[in-house]
Amino acid sequence: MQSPLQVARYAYIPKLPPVLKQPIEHVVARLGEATESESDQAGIRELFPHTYGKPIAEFIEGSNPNVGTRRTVGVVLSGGQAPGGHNVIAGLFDGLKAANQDSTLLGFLGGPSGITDDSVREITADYLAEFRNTGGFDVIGSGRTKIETDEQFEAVAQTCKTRGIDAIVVIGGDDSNTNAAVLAEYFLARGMKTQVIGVPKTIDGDLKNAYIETSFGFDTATKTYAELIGNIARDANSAKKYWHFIKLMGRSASHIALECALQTRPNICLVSEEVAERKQTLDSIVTEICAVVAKRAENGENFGVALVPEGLIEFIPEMGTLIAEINDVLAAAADEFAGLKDAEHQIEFMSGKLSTDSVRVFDSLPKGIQAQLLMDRDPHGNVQVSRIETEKLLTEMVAEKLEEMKKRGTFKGKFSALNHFFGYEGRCAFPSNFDSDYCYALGYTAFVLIANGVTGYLASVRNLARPAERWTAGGIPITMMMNLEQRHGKKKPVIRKALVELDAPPFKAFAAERKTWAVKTSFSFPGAIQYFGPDEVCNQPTITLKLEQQG
Ligand code: FBP
Repeated sequence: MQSPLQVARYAYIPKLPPVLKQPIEHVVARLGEATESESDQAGIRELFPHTYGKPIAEFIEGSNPNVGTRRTVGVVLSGGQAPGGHNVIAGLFDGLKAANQDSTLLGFLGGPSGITDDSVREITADYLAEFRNTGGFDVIGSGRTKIETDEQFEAVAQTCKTRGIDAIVVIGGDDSNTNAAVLAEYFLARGMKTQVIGVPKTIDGDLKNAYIETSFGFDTATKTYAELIGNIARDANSAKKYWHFIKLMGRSASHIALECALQTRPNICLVSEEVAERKQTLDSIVTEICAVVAKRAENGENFGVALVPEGLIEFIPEMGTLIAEINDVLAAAADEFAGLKDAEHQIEFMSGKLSTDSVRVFDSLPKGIQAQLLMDRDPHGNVQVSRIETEKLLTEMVAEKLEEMKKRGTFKGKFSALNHFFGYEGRCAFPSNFDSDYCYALGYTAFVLIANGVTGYLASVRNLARPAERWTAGGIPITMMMNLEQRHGKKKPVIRKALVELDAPPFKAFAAERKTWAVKTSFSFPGAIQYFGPDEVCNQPTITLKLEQQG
């Protein structure tokens, strides 16, 4: 059954930047100067001899004689869901069909493995109609398979040859778009015509730079979490008896937690990047939280809201070292570890392999957290932070310390904590108007880049803090965003992840207020995302984006 909102959203017509509103044959890519990578220029140039140094493409009015070529384009959704993915595909489809009705869009099913396994479905107008302006990735599904072995690359090439694929659009985050650049280079090196264009996706908001102002999905996900946090804050302020510890997604960077803090003004918001910068220990974080709880208790307020970014655990230096050591042991002794009977034996095995410092840290953790740290890594070798109950760890440690403080007479209040984790709730929400428009524009841009013959580019729509009538569009060579990083003992080219910058306007705006928010209840209640109504309630970008664009 289709919900009333779903039906109403089918009728929504996403806004396009002015340059994309004209007939598609009149949009051309103006190419600028040659570019360089973020850093490690010589190394990246050597790895990408065919695609390195390409110019930035900016769309302008002109005449593109090649636009109407009949094409077969493949599209893949890669990694975690993010609101707006369906609109990227809608924008791509509409651009492709506007150029030539006989062109075909093929969707690879279940993520990148759909390309290697040649698992596809044709995306038709009828099929797509039910997905426009809706959340989710269920139109073709997604997956986290990483294309890295020679066999996988050969399988991709085979699929493209068999199906006569002219271009692949990769909708993904930093790792997937790094993969897109590698694929573009691979095709050119083999004299293949298949172009590769990336689209910046991730609710985490950490795929951004001077040219990619935000990744899609961040807007809707943070607004969804902020609504829930606001509701919880109001509940806390009504009942005045619970401290709510809320873990928020964001595998590495704390952009989500920070944006939600700016929207809701909680009493505490931890920012992993600051914890790393200050080289804080778990104990010092707990001590600081206890100080806030105690201060509020003195004012008779035995309640509050604390936001915890899910990536926190890896940013606490001692925990980061521990996780790195565990990763090494798991990689080196994979079979032996897999053969162990249960979590108890795994914990014992691990304790025997760690350095003295890390054993001390590991042994100090509750059994549940120890077991969670040993769970399977994702295909990129990352610990799955969404499955580690950091919020629970913190509330347990805070409760313990407050008990000690009570005995010493330095805490006289009550501490009753509830834990929450918001992540999956926001990844498939109906995209906000911002994400509906932005994603549609990104998909349309991806097609215009294809029609202009470039490869190894990321679609870029800019000026996003302004209304869509002021947006611009074009493409950025992916190699420009790369640097070399140590991964599994080897230097690898990767798109640099954008972490929260402590000297940038969003963090500074938060830091300027947090002491007040800690002690004086100052909650703000954003309410649910609005799709219909005045501009100031339904067409605003995130506070992060506004502050960054002002700065
Ligand atoms: P992407 O970077 O692939 O967009 O995914 C981000 C994310 O939502 C993280 O916030 C979270 O840690 C992770 O995915 C969860 O992964 P999974 O969906 O595999 O449980």
